[in-house]
Amino acid sequence: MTSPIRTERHGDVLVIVSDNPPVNALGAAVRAGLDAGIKEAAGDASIAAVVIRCDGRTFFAGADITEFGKPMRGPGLGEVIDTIEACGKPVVAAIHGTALGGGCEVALGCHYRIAVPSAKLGTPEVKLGLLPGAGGTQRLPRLAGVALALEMTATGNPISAKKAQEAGLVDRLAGEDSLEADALAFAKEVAGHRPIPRASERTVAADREAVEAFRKANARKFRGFDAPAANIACVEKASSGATFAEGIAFEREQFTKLMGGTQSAAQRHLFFAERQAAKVDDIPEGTQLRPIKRVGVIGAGTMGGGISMNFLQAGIPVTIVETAQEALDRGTGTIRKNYEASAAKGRFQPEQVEAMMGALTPTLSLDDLKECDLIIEAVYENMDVKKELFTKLDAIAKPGAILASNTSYLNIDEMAAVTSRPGDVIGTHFFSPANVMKLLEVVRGAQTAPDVLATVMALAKPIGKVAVVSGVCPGFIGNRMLSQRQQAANAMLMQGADPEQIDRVLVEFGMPMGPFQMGDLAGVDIGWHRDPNRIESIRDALAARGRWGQKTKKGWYDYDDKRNPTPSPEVKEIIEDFRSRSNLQRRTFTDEEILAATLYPMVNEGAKILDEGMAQRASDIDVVWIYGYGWPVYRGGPMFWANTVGLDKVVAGLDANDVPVAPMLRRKAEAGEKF
Ligand code: TC6
Repeated sequence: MTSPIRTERHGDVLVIVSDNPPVNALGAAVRAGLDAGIKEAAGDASIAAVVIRCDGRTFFAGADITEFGKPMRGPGLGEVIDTIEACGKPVVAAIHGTALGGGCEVALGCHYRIAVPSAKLGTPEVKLGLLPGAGGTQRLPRLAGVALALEMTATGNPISAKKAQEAGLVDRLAGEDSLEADALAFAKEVAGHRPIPRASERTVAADREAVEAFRKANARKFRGFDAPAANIACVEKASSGATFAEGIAFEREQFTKLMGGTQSAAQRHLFFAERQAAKVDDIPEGTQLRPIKRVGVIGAGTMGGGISMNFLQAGIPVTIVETAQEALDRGTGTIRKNYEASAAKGRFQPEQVEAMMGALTPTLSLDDLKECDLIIEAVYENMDVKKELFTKLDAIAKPGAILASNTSYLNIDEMAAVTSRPGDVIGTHFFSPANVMKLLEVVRGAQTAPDVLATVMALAKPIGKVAVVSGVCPGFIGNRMLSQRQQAANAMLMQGADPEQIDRVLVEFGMPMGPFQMGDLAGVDIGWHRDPNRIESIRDALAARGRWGQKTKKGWYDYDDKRNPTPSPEVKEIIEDFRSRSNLQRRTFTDEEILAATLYPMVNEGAKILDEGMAQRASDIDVVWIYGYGWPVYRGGPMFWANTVGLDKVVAGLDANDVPVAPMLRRKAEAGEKF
């Protein structure tokens, strides 16, 4: 096998070039090649300096994640970086694209760094439940200071080349198109400089206050995660007066612990799951996509407005339709207000806000959608209303336009059937708030054309979404599983658990909120029949008393002006009333029982969804729950989590609660398999 690393001689400079597409990950062959390249330079008296650069779209984007959890082959990355740093001839890293993780660490091990202005440097390991374990936690604070090292390692967010230069991480900016030549010139310039600057030889001033302040400021964001604390501890160690070698030993210990833990396995699972989800098994790569130059959105309510924002931000003009001027003005006003709030936080420049608003065309006429390449309806969830709309769209839309519904549970095929072009119809289920939540559930109808599906899947990336394909079934993947959890929560309420207890257990598990808090946020009145004389459930009783959730300041909880919830005596009374009229045995529930009762039925439903082919793969279900509902990333999604619990235990829990077990789940449990 040919090595992905080659060396080129340019006078007295040896250029070590990596060509390991797609992202120059630092796999075994790359590490061995780098090691050999440095040794070649060290052993050749005619070489005075070295440049390390990469072909293709990026400098090394990190260790090769596919190698994690497998036995190490060849030299470890830490060793290779130590070899680079120890080289007696100046080594320059020439950076373009993204120097991430191990790639950033390679750059830190080099003696000098030159980068194109568009380059980014970052240590995103924390997002994989890890830390920069090849010396990064010790070199970064030595070069950039404690504050930036904390920020970069514990949040994982990359910084621009310019910021890196200001912080002392990058020595020089190259021309955007002249990195090779500029790096070479830089190497020649520093070839004779002595002493050679080595990050490991620098000291870092202690800054206990910065560390404590950072810990405190981010406590909420890092709740439940192991890796941020480990990253912080390593940076703290670097600034504690410990020697470089002591720091490295500490880093190694922390890294090994994280690598062997479930959280990192879950986060690495998500990394690949997210990328896998974009692939549709029976649609060939390279399928010709339909151009999407203008999008139409019907409905300027919360969903329609949020959906529009995604496209405007991606530079795609939007025509937004409402039935009344007042609603249209309110909708566009909300979009503007949201953008201005983001601009005030520095996310957009004021002129960007104006450009996005300028690309929004509000109208009261559906006819104005005739130029749109994709039309998404986000109107009231009623099949008759949707069918009427699709009939009209069929008459208005240009040939080849994609007609999409944002329905969260209705049958796409029924909508497609009223059109003369069912192949052009698809579901695009956005999650609220639609401009924030990353999930896009793409519902493939029985007749959805392959290129329509491929187009919508490809569109997800530019609008910042992760798309997952679902088949047509009530509630699709996400809400179908959610309803199992809600039913289980309602049943426990009747038997003696409080809403506060159930919500607390799920929040402690890592969900952003529990089922009853979620009900209050979404609206207790949603889907309510609005007949105060028909009280069939606790929820009906709440809705009939105007307890519609946060919007009426009372729902399952009472709310103060700042939306802080407190348990409600009225709700307790209503629940008690229902309990006393049922013949269910009253009991108490442990937290563990609540988790099993609410989450195992979700896993069970997930197995049915898989078995029916409604989801392509178990990892797609995990992506839906992480990006659509805030399932804790460090638990890897419901199906991954079930694997960690043990499918036999899940089945036993379902059996104990008399929940009919999905055949696929039982089969897998009996065979000792995983999802
Ligand atoms: C680390 O470095 C630890 C160090 C300590 C050591 C002791 N490895 O995202 P894309 C694949 S941890 C293997 O679609 P983009 C990816 O799966 C690592 N494979 O492209 C996909 O494959 P597919 C720290 C990788 O242009 C293909 O490349 N680094 C790796 O939207 C294209 O990826 C990171 O966490 C990898 N490291 O974004 C960075 N990276 O086509 C992770 C990518 O078969 N990577 N692949 O599906 C990224 O953030 C992005 O890939 C990107 C490019 C920004 C580099």
